[in-house]
Amino acid sequence: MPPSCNIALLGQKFMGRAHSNAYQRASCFFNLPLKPVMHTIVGRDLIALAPFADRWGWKKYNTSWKEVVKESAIDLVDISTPNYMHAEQALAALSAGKHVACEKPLAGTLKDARAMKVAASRTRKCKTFVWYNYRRCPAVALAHELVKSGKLGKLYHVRARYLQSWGGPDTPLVWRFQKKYAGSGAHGDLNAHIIDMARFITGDQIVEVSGAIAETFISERPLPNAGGKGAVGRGRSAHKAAVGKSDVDDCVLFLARFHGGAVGSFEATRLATGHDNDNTIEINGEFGGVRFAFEDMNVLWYYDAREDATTAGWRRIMCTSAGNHPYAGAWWPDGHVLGYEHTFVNMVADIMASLAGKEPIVPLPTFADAYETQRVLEAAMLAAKHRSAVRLSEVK
Ligand code: SOE
Repeated sequence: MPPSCNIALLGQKFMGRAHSNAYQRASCFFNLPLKPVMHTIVGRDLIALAPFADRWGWKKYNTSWKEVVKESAIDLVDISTPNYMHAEQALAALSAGKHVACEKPLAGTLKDARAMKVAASRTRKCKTFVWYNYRRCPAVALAHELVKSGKLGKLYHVRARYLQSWGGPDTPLVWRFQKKYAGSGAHGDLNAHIIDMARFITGDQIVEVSGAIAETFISERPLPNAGGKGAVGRGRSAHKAAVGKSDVDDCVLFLARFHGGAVGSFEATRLATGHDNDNTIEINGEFGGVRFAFEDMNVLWYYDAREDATTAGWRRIMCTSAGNHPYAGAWWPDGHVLGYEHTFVNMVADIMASLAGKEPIVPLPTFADAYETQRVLEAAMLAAKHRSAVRLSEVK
């Protein structure tokens, strides 16, 4: 029986469920050097906490994260709370000598992210991780390996977009639409993912951002619990729900230059009508290209420019083959595909490996690594604000 890793999870909403599921499943599918123990779930809503703990198998529950992060029994603090809480919670956990796994983006602001990076750099005992889960799609991990092995040669283009459509005018003013809680809108939520993916797959860094546009199409939203979706009817007699100001972007687009010479385009939006969770990236190099679309997450498209022209073409690789594709051996036979939740289970397996001093299957973003993504987020917002190019050397 491997030693235990006692976990305290802060947050019980969407990521609270995704992470709880991952902690439950990981040791069923991977031979882990540490056994994740679901020790304490922390949330603000005491009424919802007891049933959540019971449903997901948490031993204890508590509404005070400050109390829990200091408990000697806790080994790993998992932060899945709104962005504005990340820094305070991570600093408290690190000063209590805990390892920390924080949801993306690292923080809502560069200032908070910097404080987290600095605090992490000052401890040799505690490890830090950031839940950039899309790295753990086997197809994305394979793309990383193909580029790293030189299969694409010199890279020319990175073309990434993350299109959602849940941010329409009926969507209530939840925390993600308020700068004081989120820091930014679709930008920090979705561009964060594709910036991390681009950096991970290319193994390169962005050195300049330009041509950035940040747009807020919907500046007023119904207040939560004020009738919410559909509260503002179409008829004259419809009750007009109370509204509040949304002060974050609904979309951010920008261009980028990479250190190695490649150029890139990035687009994140919550108003791409018709797209649900359309996270795609394509990379073109001198010897070929790779293309990934999360909504078909088990497939990597690969083009080998050195193949005989009579047979050359985009090859559809089903990344489910044990021994050939990352993580595939832990799951099902070839062709039995994985889903969104498996990326989090794969991440728990890698975190347990790292905490046990072993190599994860796929590199894990630390706070320092995730800070580099946060710098790009900041550079893009500055470029949009000043309608000019911003070099990353100007954003510390
Ligand atoms: C936004 O709705 C969101 O939940 C992101 O915050 C997640 O990181 C992404 O994986 C799915 O969409």
